[in-house]
Amino acid sequence: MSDLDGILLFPHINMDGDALGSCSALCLALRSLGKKAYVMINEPVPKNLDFLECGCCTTDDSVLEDVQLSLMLDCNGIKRIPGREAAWERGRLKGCIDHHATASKDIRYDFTRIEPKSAATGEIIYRLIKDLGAEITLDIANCLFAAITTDTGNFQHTNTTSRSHEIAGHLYKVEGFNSKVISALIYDRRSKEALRLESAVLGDLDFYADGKLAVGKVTQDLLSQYGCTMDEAEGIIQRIMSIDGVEAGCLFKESSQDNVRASLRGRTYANMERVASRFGGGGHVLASGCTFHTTVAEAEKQLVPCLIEAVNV
Ligand SMILES: [Mn+2]
Repeated sequence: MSDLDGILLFPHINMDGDALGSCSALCLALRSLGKKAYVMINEPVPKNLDFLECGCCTTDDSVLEDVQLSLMLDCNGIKRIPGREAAWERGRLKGCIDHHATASKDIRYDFTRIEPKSAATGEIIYRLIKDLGAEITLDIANCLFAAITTDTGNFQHTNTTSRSHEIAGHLYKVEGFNSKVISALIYDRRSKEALRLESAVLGDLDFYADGKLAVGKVTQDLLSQYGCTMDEAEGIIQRIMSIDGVEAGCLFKESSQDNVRASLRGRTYANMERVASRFGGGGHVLASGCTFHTTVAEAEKQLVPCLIEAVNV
C-alpha cells in the first residue's frame, strides 16, 4: 500500500465502532504519510461514534480524481456496501482487510488480508499502520481503541486475546490517551428514549427451547412510538445475552426499506455463523447476522426453527 495514492476506504453498512474506527485510523495514517485518502459512506455516522469521524468521511463519489485503491474494511462482498458500488468500482485496485471468516465471492480482490483470529479489524489496522511507518497519534489511538473495545464487548467476548490487550496497552502509552473518555463517548450518551425503547423490547422477548433461545424485535412502529432511530437499538442484543440460561439471542430489526436484519449471538456452543449463512448472511461463530426481504413475522417463522436447532445440538 505504501506505493499507492488516492485511496477510498469502505466501512460496512450499519457501520459500527470497528468498521468506522478502523477506516478513520487508517485514513489518518495514510494522510500523515502524504497520501490522499477518504472514508466513503452513504449513511449518517451514529451519534455515539461521531468522534471517530475525524474529518475523514465523505459521501461524494468524485472526491478523488484518481482512485488507485478501493479498500473494504471489516467486511467483504459487494452486498456489504450497498449504494456505494459505483464509488467502489472507481478503484483501479481492490482490496479487503477483514476479520470475518465468511468470505463472499462476489468481488475479485487484488489482495486480501483476512484474519479471523483478530478480535477486531482494528487489531489488523494497528499492525498495518506500524508496518507503514506512520505514527499512532491520539486521534488514531482513539479510533483503534474504539474499534477493539466495541468488537470485544469491552474485552469480555471470547474473541478477546492477549494480543487485543497488548495492542490496547500500546494505545494507553500514546500521550493524552484516556480510555475512560472513549468508553464514555461510546456508551454513556444514550437518550432517555433509547432506554425506554430497550425496556419495551426486553419486556416483550419470546423464549424458546427451555429459555436457551431469546428473541426480540425492534419494529418501525416501536421506533416511532418511542421517538428513536434504529442506531439507538444498539446494545439491546448484549442485554438479551446477559440473561441467565440464554445460549442464543436473536434481535430482529425492521428497516424502513422493507427488509429485516437479524442480529444473532451465541454464548458458548450455538453456531450463529452457520445459521446466518443459511440465509445468505455471515459473521463470526458467536456473533452473526443476516437480512430478510420480508416481514418480521415471516423472518421469525423462517429463522426461529433453525435457532432452536442450533441451541439443541
Ligand atoms: Mn469487526
